[in-house]
Amino acid sequence: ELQFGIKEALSQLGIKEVNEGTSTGLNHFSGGEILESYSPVDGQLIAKVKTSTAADYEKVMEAATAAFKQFRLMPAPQRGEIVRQFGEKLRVHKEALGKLVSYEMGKSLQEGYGEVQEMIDICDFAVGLSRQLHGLTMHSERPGHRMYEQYHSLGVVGIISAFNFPVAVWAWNTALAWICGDVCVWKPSEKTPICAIACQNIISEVIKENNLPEGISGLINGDYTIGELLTKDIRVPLISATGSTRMGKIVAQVVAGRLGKSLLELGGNNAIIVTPDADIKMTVIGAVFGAVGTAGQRCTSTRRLIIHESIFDKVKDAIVAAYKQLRIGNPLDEKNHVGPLIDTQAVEMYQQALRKVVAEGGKILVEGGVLSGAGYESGCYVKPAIAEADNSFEIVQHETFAPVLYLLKYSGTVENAIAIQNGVAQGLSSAIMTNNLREAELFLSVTGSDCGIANVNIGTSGAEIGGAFGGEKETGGGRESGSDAWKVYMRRQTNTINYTTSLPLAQGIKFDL
Ligand code: UN1
Repeated sequence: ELQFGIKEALSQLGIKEVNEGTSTGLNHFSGGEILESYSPVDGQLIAKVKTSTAADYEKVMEAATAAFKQFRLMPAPQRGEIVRQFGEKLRVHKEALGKLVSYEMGKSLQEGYGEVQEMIDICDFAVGLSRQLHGLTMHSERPGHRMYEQYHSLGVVGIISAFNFPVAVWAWNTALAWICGDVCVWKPSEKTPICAIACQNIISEVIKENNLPEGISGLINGDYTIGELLTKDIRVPLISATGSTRMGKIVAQVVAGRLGKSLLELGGNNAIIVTPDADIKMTVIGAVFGAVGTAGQRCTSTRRLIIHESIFDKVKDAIVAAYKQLRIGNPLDEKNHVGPLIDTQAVEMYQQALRKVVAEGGKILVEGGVLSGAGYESGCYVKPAIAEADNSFEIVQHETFAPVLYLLKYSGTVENAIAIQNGVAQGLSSAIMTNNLREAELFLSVTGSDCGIANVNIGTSGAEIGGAFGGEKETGGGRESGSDAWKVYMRRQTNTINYTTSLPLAQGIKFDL
């Protein structure tokens, strides 16, 4: 029997014992193997999902391409109205869906609700945007000519998402894609398939209520082999993929091989620089939430603290003391700060990282370890750990998706700290804690942080949806969510119109017949 009100949440979200991979829940045709989803919270079976076969994939894609032909004709503000209704439904289901996210993925209930709030926020953003898909107009160099650009719907958008944000990343993509007139096919992580079914059930209701074609939202379940069908498919002009750098490199090559577009949001190795002018209290809150929130499984999680030698011991002591306050346990119990890792494989990676940092000469400041006994039966609960290390260590250069924080020392000016911060292959999120205007501005300047996100007196994680989200270097270069990220979901067209009776050529070229 499932505890903590999960049974009620599942029934509210239309989750059955065995769920079918579908196009929008209107069509049931999946014939694949059964995928079982176990909660890392208590090891219980949540529900089962039928994975998609190649034949199922074909049906989903046919439904999607047919839906696109119709959906692109709907005026953008009317598509915005569909997304508005989706946001309303998410408000109704925020508690149930947030709880399911917490239970299937393991993040704290607060963060589960926060994730659903991100979905609601991006819907609101997209509704407004649906009246602002602007192109520019330009002055033509030729008399009697008008020149402008417009954005047209692109087609089927393939979305590949990771377990750590099992619902929000899908919504960042779909909310924008839908107002742009695109349709979506989603390949969620096989570690969080029930969250995906729940999302699909919610959007299916909206689609049904508005008599829209079901192919607007497709869902395919399974491992990377089903994802591969999507990345290779020439009917999919854009693949938006979130996950490891390893996965991203494969996706990027496959999609580039057919000259498709890809939007990649891959690994991070995010650091906070702590200068002598930092507010230590703020630094501790930002660093600890950044390092242990979502049990260190955000792509924006704080992995490295780069601390000036003059305040190193002071900051270290404050952080170590804060770690002593952390309560690890059932994430649905709001007095706990840290929930479990996603699975025992992740626990193994965490243990390997700790062994490796010691082997490379690091010093453990807060001991890690796997918890066992009452409340920890799933075997996925670990203690957040801290090690003093060097940026050159192989393990520090690597993104370990677990609560392991490395403290690195710098001396001299902030330029040295910036060099350490930039001295990794990844480029997602970064932060500086300082009250010194010169240091802050230098950090944000062209010679400062090389990341897609650079914050001052804020940690590395917990970005708002209004900004473009993504990073440089091995993070993949894509931008999702706010600002003008919508443009990648549309195709741009430049139009020049001649309203005279002669045909002058550009660049003054003469061509008389
Ligand atoms: C991710 O971990 O893939 O900035 C996304 C954050 C969240 C999104 C993280 N808004 O931490």
